[in-house]
Amino acid sequence: MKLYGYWRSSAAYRVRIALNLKGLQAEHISVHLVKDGGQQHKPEYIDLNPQELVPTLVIKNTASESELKLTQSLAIIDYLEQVAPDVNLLPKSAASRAVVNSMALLVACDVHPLNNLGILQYLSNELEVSDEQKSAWYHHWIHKGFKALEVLLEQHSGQYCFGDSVTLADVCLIPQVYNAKRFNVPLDDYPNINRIWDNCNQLDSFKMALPENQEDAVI
Ligand SMILES: N[C@@H](CCC(=O)N[C@@H](CS)C(=O)NCC(=O)O)C(=O)O
Repeated sequence: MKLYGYWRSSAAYRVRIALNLKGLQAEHISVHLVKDGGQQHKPEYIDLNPQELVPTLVIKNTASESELKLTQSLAIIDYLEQVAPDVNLLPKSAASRAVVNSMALLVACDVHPLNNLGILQYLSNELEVSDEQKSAWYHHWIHKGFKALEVLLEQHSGQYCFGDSVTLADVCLIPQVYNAKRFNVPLDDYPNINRIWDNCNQLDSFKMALPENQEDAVI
């Protein structure tokens, strides 16, 4: 398996955590999202991912010599969930599974897309908003999402987002918190998120996936 990602990409970070939790190995290939105008926009990468985003997971079928190219981090994680079910990221019961998915999707669908690199670049380059306005935009969407997530965590969390087992909700939340810290969002009002951040980052699977622990990290 080859994972095309970037050390600072939250979506690639999700896949790295899931691979680690499931004990799966992948060759990590760096797609520099900024250098040369962004390697995600080069024709050779667009062949893998027409959305020009990371991550992409490429799985070689040696028998048929074909390649499966998977895009969208949650689709990739769903694939891993099916092929490596020994470690489950979703609970079995329909109700619990729906709650975990609600938390994961809150982050992955309603927070992350508003703050991803392409959107922030569009705000600066096309709409010509100031750095201050861009920062206000970023902070606004993080606070809106995290405020709502805190309510769900108050009801459902234990050591992690859903009780005391790591789930897809943690896999989505931790990269978003990392990103929020990077953009200096004050997180004091989110005690559950802070606790879960501390607990997850004590686990090897999360530590190994941290951006600064990637080969392409530039610190
Ligand atoms: N929904 C997608 C989001 C992917 C995404 O936004 N990736 C970002 C990095 S976290 C990216 O490649 N940005 C490059 C760009 O916007 O040009 C997923 O979950 O895979």
